[in-house]
Amino acid sequence: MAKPKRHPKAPAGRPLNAEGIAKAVRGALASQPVLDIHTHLYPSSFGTPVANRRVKVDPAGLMLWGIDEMLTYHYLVAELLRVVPAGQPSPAAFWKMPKEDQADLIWKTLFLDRSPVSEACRGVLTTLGRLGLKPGEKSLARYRMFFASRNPDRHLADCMKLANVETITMTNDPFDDNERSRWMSGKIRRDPRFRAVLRLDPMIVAWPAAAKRMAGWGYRVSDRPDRATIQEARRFLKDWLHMLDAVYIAASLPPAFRYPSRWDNPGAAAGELILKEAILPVCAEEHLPFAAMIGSERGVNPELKGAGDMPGRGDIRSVTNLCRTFPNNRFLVTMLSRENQHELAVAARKFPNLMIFGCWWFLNNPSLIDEITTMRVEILGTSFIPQHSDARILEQLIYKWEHSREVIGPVLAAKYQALARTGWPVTAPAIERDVEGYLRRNAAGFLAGAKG
Ligand code: HDL
Ligand code: ZN
Repeated sequence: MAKPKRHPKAPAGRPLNAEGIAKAVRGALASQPVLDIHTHLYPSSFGTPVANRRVKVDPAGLMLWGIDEMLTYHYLVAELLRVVPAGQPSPAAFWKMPKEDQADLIWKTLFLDRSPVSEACRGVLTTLGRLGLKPGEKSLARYRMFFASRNPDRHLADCMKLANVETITMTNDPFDDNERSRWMSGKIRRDPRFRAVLRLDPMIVAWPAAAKRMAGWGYRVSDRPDRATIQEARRFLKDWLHMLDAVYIAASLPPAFRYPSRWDNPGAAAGELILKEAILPVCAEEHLPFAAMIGSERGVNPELKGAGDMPGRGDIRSVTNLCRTFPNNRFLVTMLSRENQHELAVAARKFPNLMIFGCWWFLNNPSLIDEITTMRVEILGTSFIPQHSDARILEQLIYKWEHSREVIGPVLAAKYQALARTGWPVTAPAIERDVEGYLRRNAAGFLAGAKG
């Protein structure tokens, strides 16, 4: 009998038993370099405010790293301000404290005075351990000495290696004066490991204010998006897309975001027009995805500043309306509310131009990564992007990816073991092929315009 023709995609390899599957999944996840599709990280050419012996301190620098930045990450600030005795310090007093004093207070309050069991606290300890530091120090002195001795570029390479991340997408906001001035200076040295992303929240959620700023930069726009304003908004988008060489356009949108916008929200009508007539047409012309990050209620407690936002349930109909109305656009979507996840996964079954990604922000916790990833494999198979780090401080890459691999591994192993029980031969090369898709190819392919 002629040898059966091997399916081009069915890789060779002997069928694995349950234990072999778990081992192959762990190995594939550990060895597959990641394309991290959403972060707030920067290379050293954006300056660093972190004092060390190797580079000049840039107080407004955007490359954040080291123990003091890790401990004053806004997730930990919120956890601190819950447990300090009233007013000791008040949020306002806390923000006035020097960063090192803030970090000392957080270390004492959240790590020494009580067990650091929260995900954000545990993340700091995972990171310290992976950097070869003993996590149980009573003071930060030793940690500070370690980071002070590090060269930022060498440290960046080490953190990416420890996290096995090969590509980092940034969040680049032209409406942030500090970031805009750095790009306009022409002094940004491009780093091939970093991809730029044009982030445009104000253009959709606060068009009149955005228009005022853009007019100040020489774009002839008015707060009523008429024909001329739309043209100038497109010019602004193309100027920035080309300067950044951006791989997608992104916006974080509130739970109340609707497409088409609701009649009872007149301010939203302008943002809808900008999205429909400027942003999405430019994305289509430039063959770039639009990333809608939906469900963040900003400033629920303004006293907490960056720590004061929270999730709210978004509208899936608006996501499907966008995917159906703009079939030539590609949409990367992540939603912040746990309650949106099932409908979002089913929506992705309806629209090949919709790629869902990550367990975003308050969903980036083991229990929810487990629940959401299990559901997504059941509904979408291999055609989604399970995770992004959303890292703001360089070293967070290490723990956010380690903790995610720890959860995604058993989820995938259980699914492959269930598959094997049907008699389907599950092999190591097949697992490696799929994991390469989850951690790199689905994102890279969608950014380039191919199907996952
Ligand atoms: O809007 C966003 O991109 C969010 O990820 C916010 O930056 C949020 O504050 C955050 O840091 N999430 O981890
Ligand atoms: Zn983010």
